[in-house]
Amino acid sequence: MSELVSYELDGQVALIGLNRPDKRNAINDAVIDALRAAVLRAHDEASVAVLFGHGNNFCAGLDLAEALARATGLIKPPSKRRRHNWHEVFDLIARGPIPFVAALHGAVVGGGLELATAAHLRVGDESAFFGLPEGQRGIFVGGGGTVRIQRVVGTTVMMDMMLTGRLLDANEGLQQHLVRYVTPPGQALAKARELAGRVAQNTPETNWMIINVLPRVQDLSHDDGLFLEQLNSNRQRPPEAEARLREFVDGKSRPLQAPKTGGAA
Ligand code: 1HE
Repeated sequence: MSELVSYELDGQVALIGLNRPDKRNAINDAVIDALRAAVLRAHDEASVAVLFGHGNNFCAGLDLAEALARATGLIKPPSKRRRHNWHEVFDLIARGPIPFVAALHGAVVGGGLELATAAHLRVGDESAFFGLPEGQRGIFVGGGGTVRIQRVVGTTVMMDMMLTGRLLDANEGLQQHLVRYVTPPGQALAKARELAGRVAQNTPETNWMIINVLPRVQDLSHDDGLFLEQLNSNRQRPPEAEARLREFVDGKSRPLQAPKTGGAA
């Protein structure tokens, strides 16, 4: 596995780390290739994956030096039109077979925020800040942000973030659903691993439906959404589901625990 992206398997959980801290984990084509390889490996051997950044930041977004080289013709454009490599890899994360949990700290900006929103659960520590500085750089989001970030924060907030370049701190990120959990500094990865362990206890089939059916239903009309829900919830139940249902009926399942604080933190 490339040095640009670290990979480790801890039980059922794959740990995937952006590993270019000297450039604040900015994403160039080589990082995308390494990320694709890590994500595909996690699809094969893990039940859940955790995405994080080495160093003091999650990710500073698009590699602006590479973008400049491309803009000035130093990097030749591809001879054929192909799917955008960020779209392809971020969709492998968002619509693949296993859930992803992102652990965020420091800069989560531009393409870094686009990557973070491809994950299904996001945890930030108090150092995390979120921004879309594309306006300042004379470019536009290109890693799926118009679709994913806009759905998470809504048009009003995304317009503000893009037009003004204003940075959101961890608490504002929490309010805007960019993260669901905020931890003290340095603890986002531990919390993400804890959550991933919990998610790994679900059946793979249910996890697949949660991450693949929910976002598609969001794109459908009321009627088509209910239809797709029925197609999925009325499927033949796998033996694992039957065993879990029986466990509950026989009074052997772990009881649900009411939250202590009522919050998600
Ligand atoms: C980079 C990049 C980068 C840092 N591309 N090299 N993204 C941005 O507009 C964010 C640009 N980065 C920053 O604003 C700051 O670097 C940070 C706030 C993230 C971190 O600040 P700091 O003080 O810790 O680091 P630094 O001194 O600014 O940068 C350290 C090195 O990383 C330096 O390189 P060096 O060789 O001079 O040491 C920087 O040049 C390098 N570096 N960020 C390339 N982004 C598909 S469309 C997506 C569109 C976008 O993502 S737009 C947002 C781009």
